[in-house]
Formats: sequence, C-alpha cells, structure tokens
Amino acid sequence: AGSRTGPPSPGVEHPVNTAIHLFGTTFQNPVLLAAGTCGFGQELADVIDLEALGGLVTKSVTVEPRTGNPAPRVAEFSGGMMNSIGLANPGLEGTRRDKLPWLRDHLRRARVWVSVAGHSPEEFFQLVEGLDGEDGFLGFELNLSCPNDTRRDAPPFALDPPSVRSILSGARARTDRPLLAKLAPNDPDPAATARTAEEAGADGLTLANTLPGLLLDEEGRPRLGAGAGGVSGPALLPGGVRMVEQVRHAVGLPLVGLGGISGVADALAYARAGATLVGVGTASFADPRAGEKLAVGLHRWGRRKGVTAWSDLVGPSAGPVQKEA
Ligand code: RRO
Repeated sequence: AGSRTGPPSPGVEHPVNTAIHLFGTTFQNPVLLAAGTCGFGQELADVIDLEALGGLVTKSVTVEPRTGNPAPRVAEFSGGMMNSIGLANPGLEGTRRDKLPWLRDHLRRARVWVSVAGHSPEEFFQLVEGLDGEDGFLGFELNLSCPNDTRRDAPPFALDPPSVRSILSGARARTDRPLLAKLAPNDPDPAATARTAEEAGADGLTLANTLPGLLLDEEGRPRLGAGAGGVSGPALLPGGVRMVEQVRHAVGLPLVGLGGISGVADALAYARAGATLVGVGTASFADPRAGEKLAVGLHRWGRRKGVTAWSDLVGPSAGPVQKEA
C-alpha cells in the first residue's frame, strides 16, 4: 500500500460521483433510510454513521402524540415481515421540541425528510404549517398511504385521487420546501395517481409504502396485536420496481424507490426502472448498517464498472453500463 510506483488506485484516479443534485440541494449518495425504520435518526446515531447516507426519512409525525397499536407490532414470515405500529410518534409539538433540534445540530451531509401523516387534509396542513418554520430538515414526505391507521376507517388517501389532489395542493400552498408524496403499492392505477400528485404540486414521489396483509397463526389468530398490517421486505421488490417503471413514464418527477432493497442489485433494479433515490427499510432491522453498506457498495460497484455518475444509471433508458464487463 502507498507505493508510488504501483498501479494507480482506480478509486483515486476514477472517482465515482454518487452525488445527486435534486430538490435544490445535493444528496451525497442515493441511499435514504425509509420512514418508520430509523426513528428520528437520533435513536440510531450510536449504531450507524448517519452522515454516510444520502439521507433519512423520519417516523411519520401526527398532530397529537400517539402511543401506537397493541403488541406484537411486528412479525416475520418467509418473505419478509409485517408491521402494525399504528403511527407511534411524539406528535407535532414533541417533534419540534425534542427531535428537530437534534437533527439540526448533528447532521450536515445527510438530508432529512420529515414524514407527516394526518387523518384529514386539514391535519396535513397543520403539520406542514407547524413544522415549516423549524430548522433541521429539507422537506416533507406526505404519508398518504399508511395501512395501519385504525382511526381512519377508509382506504388510505393515496387511493383516493381527490384526497391526493387536496392534500398536495394545500401543502404546496403552505411551504416552499420540497414535497414528496408517498403512494400505496396496491394502487390499481399508479400512473394516474402520480399525475394527480404532480399536477397538485408534488416535487417527487416515494414508491411505495407497505402492502396490506394479514398473518394468522395455526389457531387462526392474527399474529399482530392490531390484526392486519403492512408487508415489507424482499417480497415487495418486484412490485416496487414495476410501480417505479409504470410511474416513470407518466410523470417527470424524481422518484424515490423502495420496497425490498437490501443489496446493490436491488438498488440498481430500482434505479434502472427510474428511481433517482432509493430507500432501505426492513433490511435495517436485520442489519442496522444496511443503508451505510449499500452506499459503500454502490460506490464500489460504480468504480468497478467504470460508471462516472449515479445519475447515468437512472432509467428508463439503459445507462452506459448495459453488460457485464
Ligand atoms: O405506523 C405504522 O404502523 C406504519 C405506517 Br405510519 C406506515 O406508513 N406504514 C407502515 O407500514 N406502518
């Protein structure tokens, strides 16, 4: 190591630019930690290097604090896991007081999205208005697709185009920060929903949330305390990639792709389909450093393949690297 006469290190001679310029800022790499899987960052700061990430999305914040659904809140199965956390979070005031100051003081390079979830369009507006003036984050991810909201006895807003329109346009009128809309994976017409969100003022789309499901034990009892829940993990990968691919052709917005990503190949599938940023969620439960490792892995992969910029890989047209070298 360090020989001046040896071959040049490709990493030094041919750096890969994983940086992405988007939403008026720079993401140092495309890897985000998905909402609900990293708390507000602080909870994981002793375990992972948050500053090695492109960014993170906070747990969804509601107007009032919530303790969440009865235990057990998570259950594993062969294709991944299920959760019904039930929006446990410190609420608008608690987030302002206890969470955003930490993010403001500790993160310089990683970009933060605050996820917000309301039971009505008005609650979304209250959250955006109440958080907009604070420091410590880049923009909002509007969670229109939580499958576990027992207070709303209705399909998620993401499956109701008029709700998508009113939440997006109302939020748009209340903030200049970038707005992501998080859609549902069981949307029968994701292209149409995406167009609605785009027209109403979304800056990007997150595709997608967990898929509604139910696990029963041998006696027929639900394995989650709340009954049904949301499926996540490897089982979501093909559906997620397909949704990105469908939406990519319908809108011009940048997409955050997630669902079943753990390794480099998974992230590349989303990128090739059209996702500019990617999210890691369930994989972090098995290995809290999964996101960090993915960022490093993408960098190494690009270097090995001679890719100069991550943005060259983002579909729909195949980028410069189509075949194995
Ligand atoms: O808190 C939850 O149970 C939860 C939410 Br808000 C969500 O958006 N997606 C999910 O799988 N769980």
